[in-house]
Amino acid sequence: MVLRTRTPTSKVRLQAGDDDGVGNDRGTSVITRTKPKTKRPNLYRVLLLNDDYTPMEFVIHVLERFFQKDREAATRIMLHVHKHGVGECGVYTYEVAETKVTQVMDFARQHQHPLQCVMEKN
Ligand code: TYC
Repeated sequence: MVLRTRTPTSKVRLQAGDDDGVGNDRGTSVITRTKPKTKRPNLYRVLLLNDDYTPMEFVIHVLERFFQKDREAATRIMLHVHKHGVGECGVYTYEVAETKVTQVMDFARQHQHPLQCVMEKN
């Protein structure tokens, strides 16, 4: 496996190779990590889009139900979308964001509202 280094998070150290049994190093070497490798996940914004038909109360309910917003935060986000055309519901890893979008779109369709929810890479 190729070990890529990106200082300062993943310094590497060379280790001596194996002995052949009569005192000769066989010339191999092993690269070992000196720091645990942690990768930050890509994050995605989940956005609501404005439309002329979805009731404000429905949008507030969506924000409470799927994005764990309290009534005040949900109302603020809904009014932001209403005024500016688009607004952020939350930031999540790919699979969580995808699930939120699907849940909102399914819920809106069930209630015959044209509400649109999308995700974008952060
Ligand atoms: N514009 C809608 C109305 O006036 C309310 C609304 C807000 C719709 C946010 C969608 O994402 C939305 N009833």
